[in-house]
Amino acid sequence: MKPVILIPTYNESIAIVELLKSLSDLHQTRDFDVVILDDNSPDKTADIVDSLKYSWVSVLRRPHKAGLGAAYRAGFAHVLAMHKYSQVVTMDADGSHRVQDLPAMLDATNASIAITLGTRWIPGGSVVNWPKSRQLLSKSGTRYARLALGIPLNDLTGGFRVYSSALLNSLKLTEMTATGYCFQIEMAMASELAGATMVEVPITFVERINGVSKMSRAIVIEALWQTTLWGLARRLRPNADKLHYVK
Ligand SMILES: Nc1nc2c(ncn2[C@@H]2O[C@H](COP(=O)(O)OP(=O)(O)OP(=O)(O)O)[C@@H](O)[C@H]2O)c(=O)[nH]1
Ligand SMILES: [Mg+2]
Repeated sequence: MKPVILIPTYNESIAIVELLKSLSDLHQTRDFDVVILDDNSPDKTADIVDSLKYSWVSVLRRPHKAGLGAAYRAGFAHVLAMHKYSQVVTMDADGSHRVQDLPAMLDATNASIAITLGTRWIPGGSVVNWPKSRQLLSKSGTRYARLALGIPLNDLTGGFRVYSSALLNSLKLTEMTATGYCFQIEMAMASELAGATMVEVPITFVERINGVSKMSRAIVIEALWQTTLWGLARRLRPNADKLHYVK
């Protein structure tokens, strides 16, 4: 049993080559696989990854751009069906999540039902080259989700995480619907409902250098709207969401 790292990509042909190079350095000392979740990127990200011929990297090719949440759900189903991974890592392709923070995250807990969250907004965590406006958006998003959902975590929208396979297997992943950032919030909420051990590890988040952000106003609005609905539902029917998310 070893970890597998899921990396969603849409037009990340330059950044993904850099990231896989850094991961190959780590691969000298730790065993893991990587699965790229590519939504038929017009810039041929998938073909470029295949051409690198890393034996421990594969590409799950999806027909069209369907959002981060959908890519991750397909990726989770794909790797869990193989029954050979102990942990499932989620990581952005754009260099914002540093490979050097990964070992501490993988080693953070031995609990069988567990989620480890790479967290920017705790002591030791930081962001590099993010404008104040973007920092404010991220911090306010987490604060709002924390308040609305009552989840005691400090970075609910971040995408650098380690899930134990046992946790993912205990969740009804097909019941999840969120597309953008709120997929991360939904996964944190479901993990808490499943009684997961939740560990936060400080990370340094670096603004992307290559490629173009896929963040949009629609993604922010979806997160705000969904979080408000989930918060209301939790107050009105406190046990319903556990039944909804946990097997
Ligand atoms: N497969 C797939 N990947 C996506 C999709 N949208 C975003 N991604 C990937 O998800 C990761 C995060 O997306 P980003 O555009 O970097 O969004 P972000 O990190 O929230 O925002 P920035 O700070 O602006 O970079 C990147 O690796 C993207 O390529 C999508 O619809 N499908
Ligand atoms: Mg990014």
